[in-house]
Order: sequence, then C-alpha cells, then structure tokens
Amino acid sequence: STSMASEKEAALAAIPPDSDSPTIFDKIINKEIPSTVVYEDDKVLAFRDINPQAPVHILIIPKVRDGLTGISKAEERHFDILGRLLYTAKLVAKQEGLAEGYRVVINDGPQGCQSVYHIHVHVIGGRQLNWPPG
Ligand code: D5M
Repeated sequence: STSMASEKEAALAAIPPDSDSPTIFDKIINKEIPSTVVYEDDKVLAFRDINPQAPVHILIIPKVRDGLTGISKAEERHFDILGRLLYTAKLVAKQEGLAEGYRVVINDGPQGCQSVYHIHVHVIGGRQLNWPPG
C-alpha cells in the first residue's frame, strides 16, 4: 500500500487473529521473503518498513511471538521482550543517525491501525514529525 488511507483500510480489513495464526513477519524472520535487516540478535529483528512514512521507518519485532500479537495482549511473561524491543528502538535510532529526534510507535487493534498481528515497534524519523498523529 502507498498511502495513509490505504494503511488504514488495511488495518480495518485485518481480522485480529488467534494467537497462533502466522503472519507475514514469520516469513521475514525465517528469511522466506526478503527484507532489509538493520539489526538482529537472538531475540529481536529490525528491518525497514516496506511502506515508509518518513526517511527512516524501521520495524522491530520479537523473533518468537509467544502470544504477543499486539501490546494489548501483553502479560508479565513478556516483560523482558518488551524491554528489549524498546531498547532496540534506541539502538536502531542511534545507528540511523536520528540525533535530532524520532518517534517510537506501537499500533494496536483496528482503531490503532494495526495491520500485522505480530507485535512490532515502529521507529520513525529523519524529518520533522507532527503531533497529534492522525
Ligand atoms: O504496521 C505494519 C507495518 O508492516 C506497515 O507499516 C507495513 C509493514 N509491512 C508489511 N509487510 C511488510 C514487509 N513484507 N516488509 C516490510 N514491512 C512490511 P501496523 O502497525 O500493523 O500498521
């Protein structure tokens, strides 16, 4: 998709799955489809968003979803991975040279415009961002 409107349409069309339905991010993790990886360790993967909303737009995901389809499904067992995802946002932002600032976003559910039900942290920057978001 190529516009904010179509992102929203995709989000509204996406059916929130049960916690074991695979998503396209499994194929990215397994390198079955290509992505531009900018950071990887044993627990998380960071890659460029296919539909960037700014000069830098990176997604950070856990390699094992463990029921974390979205932030609304977080449980105490996810404390460590949630911390890693946010810490990786900082690492990636620094690596991308976003010294003047950036935004870290987690969309949740249809009204939050979530379209992929494998939790992901967006790091968006490289231009002046606006507030409030749409
Ligand atoms: O964000 C889901 C994001 O995932 C959205 O910005 C597009 C991105 N996306 C979808 N498929 C791909 C592939 N194959 N590579 C890279 N990025 C992708 P959400 O917060 O759920 O709206």
